[in-house]
Amino acid sequence: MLYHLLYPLSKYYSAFNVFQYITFRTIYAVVTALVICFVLGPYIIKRLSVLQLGQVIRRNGPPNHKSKEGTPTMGGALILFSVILSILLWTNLTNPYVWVLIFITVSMGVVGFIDDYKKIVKKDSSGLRPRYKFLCQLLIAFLVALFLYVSEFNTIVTIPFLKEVRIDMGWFYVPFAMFVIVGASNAVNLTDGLDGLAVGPIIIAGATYMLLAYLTGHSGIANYLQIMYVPFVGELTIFAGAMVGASLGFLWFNTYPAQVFMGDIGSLAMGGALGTIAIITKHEALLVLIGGIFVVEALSVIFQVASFKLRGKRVFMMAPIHHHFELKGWPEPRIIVRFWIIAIILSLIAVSTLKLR
Ligand code: 57M
Repeated sequence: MLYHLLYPLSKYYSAFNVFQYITFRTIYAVVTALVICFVLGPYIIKRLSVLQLGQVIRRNGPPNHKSKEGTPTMGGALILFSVILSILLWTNLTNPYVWVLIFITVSMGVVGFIDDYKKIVKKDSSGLRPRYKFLCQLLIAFLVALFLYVSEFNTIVTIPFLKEVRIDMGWFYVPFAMFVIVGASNAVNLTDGLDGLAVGPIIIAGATYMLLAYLTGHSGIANYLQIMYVPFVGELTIFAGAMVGASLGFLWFNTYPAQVFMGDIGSLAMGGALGTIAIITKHEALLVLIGGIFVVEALSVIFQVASFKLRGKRVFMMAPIHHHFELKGWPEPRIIVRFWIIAIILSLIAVSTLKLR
């Protein structure tokens, strides 16, 4: 809105020219989302506690989680509100990609909200049945993928390190994009099991995609780096920036020992948004590295379940893998910070692939 209201004034005062710059608007989108979280955070946490939207801790979990009983959850609502408000203020709202991102964030958030609501308010421990939850996610991802496909979105996928390999997926890009979006949404959800464990890597991945969106949307730089140029995608730099700002603001309250958890409303929405940014910036394959922590967490569950079914034996003491380290006796902050460090290293490697080709 500020872009639409203030940039036209540059005809009268040249100072307003600054509103055309993506870099300027990204910085203020980060700051706006962060400030909204700081200001509203204490109020929202108090409201969630009063409404008794506290977490019920599973009995079969690692023992140190018992002390977390009653910690308010659904704090993801704060992330979503901050992101959306910041986006409405700072992006060019005529850009269709911005609306795709708003759609995925809000609709995945609604699915997460229904799940949280059933678990916490209705005290139905199974929440939204996994089958229905998955179907809703698939449908949302299908709408996004179909929209991109019919708008003649580039269906070529490039592979990190291999400049020459360009695979045109054609219509198969639709199921591929759905896999990336739904996979990212669920992988972030699985990771969200220790204080700050999911939101830290969300910040790191968000910041990395902030850079990639800027590079991909700038024809000169994209040409120089020999990466795919995607017109209008630069505006997603601002979206990724708002995600980073809101997640940093949320981490303020979610850091160990957490005052609030994000709930599925936050994890499904942020995961879905990350997957969609990866698709639209045409750096889909790099998500495996940039979201490496989420991938490892999801794989640990797949291996654990497969091994138990096929061999009757577990690979890890408990999956997802963060529970394994907890049961080995690692203190919670050590697991969290080490996972963040790995996420930073993986993101740096991902960025280096722009040159190592
Ligand atoms: C949700 N939810 C957390 C919080 C958060 C297939 C199977 C692997 C599924 C998996 C599962 O259900 N995962 C998805 C994980 C829960 O956090 C809530 O959920 C939201 C995210 N969706 O925002 O509202 C608990 O995590 C802890 N927590 C923190 N700090 C945070 O900032 O400490 C969360 C956020 C919270 C809190 O204790 O209550 C969760 O873990 O339940 N299932 C599992 O993860 C279970 N694993 C399992 O059964 N493994 C098996 C098989 C199936 C692979 C095995 O290894 O043999 C374990 N989860 C728990 N206890 N809690 C089992 C034991």
